[in-house]
Amino acid sequence: MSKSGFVAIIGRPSAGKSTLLNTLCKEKVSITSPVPQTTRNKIRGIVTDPRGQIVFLDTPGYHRSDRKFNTYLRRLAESTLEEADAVLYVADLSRPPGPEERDVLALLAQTSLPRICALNKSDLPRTFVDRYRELLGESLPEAAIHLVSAVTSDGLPPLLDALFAPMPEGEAFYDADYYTDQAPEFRIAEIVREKAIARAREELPHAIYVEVADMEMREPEDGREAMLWARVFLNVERDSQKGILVGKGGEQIRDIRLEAQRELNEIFPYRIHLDLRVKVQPKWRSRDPLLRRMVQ
Ligand SMILES: Nc1nc2c(ncn2[C@@H]2O[C@H](COP(=O)(O)OP(=O)(O)OP(=O)(O)O)[C@@H](O)[C@H]2O)c(=O)[nH]1
Ligand SMILES: [Mg+2]
Repeated sequence: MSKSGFVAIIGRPSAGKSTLLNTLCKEKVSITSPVPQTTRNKIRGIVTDPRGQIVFLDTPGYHRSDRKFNTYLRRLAESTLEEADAVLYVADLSRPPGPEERDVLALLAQTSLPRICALNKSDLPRTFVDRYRELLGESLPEAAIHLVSAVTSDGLPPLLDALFAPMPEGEAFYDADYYTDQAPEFRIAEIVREKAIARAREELPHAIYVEVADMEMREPEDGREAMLWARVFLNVERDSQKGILVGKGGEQIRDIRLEAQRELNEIFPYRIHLDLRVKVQPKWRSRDPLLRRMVQ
């Protein structure tokens, strides 16, 4: 009988949760960036091997703040624990533990799920391994600790062994060749957002949300391959932010489009053509109906 279960990935913003998920799945499942609070959804990434199947649930970085948007992100991370058979706690070894670690550990102390710790970014020259070992020894004494690097894959095979161990026995949830269950529309919006964040500065990454407004398969002309056309809105909060995203003579938005199309063309079995538009949506981060739809 093989194993199959769900593992929630939890940790503070920028700990490398999504990068680790991508490396474990050997595919780009979840977008990443150096800017905190990149992940805004519960994203499934699937690993299937002879032992069975683990469905990982990537979550937004766990971060205490009274801002409405952050509250939505934090609640999503918390509620993901209810769907999991085990928790993978990811910490960033390159930064000393701070109040955010204590918040995550307090959350994990409340669950009775098996907890496995990945101390990530072990490839970096300066790390705080001893500080993390001390902290975890106090707050999660029974949890297994793994030193890993999501970038070099160091330490990942034993981590995966430790994650399979507590999984229940059962049939796989997904076919073996599935690595995620995201709808094409969501993947398009996320990859456009990743490319926009990579080119944006300072506060802008947090001010962007992306929506696919319209999408259709277009008949190929003169024997060319089929094409998926999508109209995508990049929403920002202010005119000045719109100016930055569009760039001089539209150069910036054109580069975002080309980079996103290049990556999407690798993912989908048909050509992708994006029609990107930048819109101003003042104060979208305080609109409950939008946040309810967006953060899930
Ligand atoms: N050197 C090094 N950098 C890493 C490693 N893992 C992730 N990073 C970098 O850390 C940054 C944050 O990575 P993400 O995977 O987006 O982090 P996250 O925890 O998903 O962040 P949020 O979604 O914002 O909570 C990126 O610049 C990654 O390239 C690692 O093992 N080593
Ligand atoms: Mg992430």
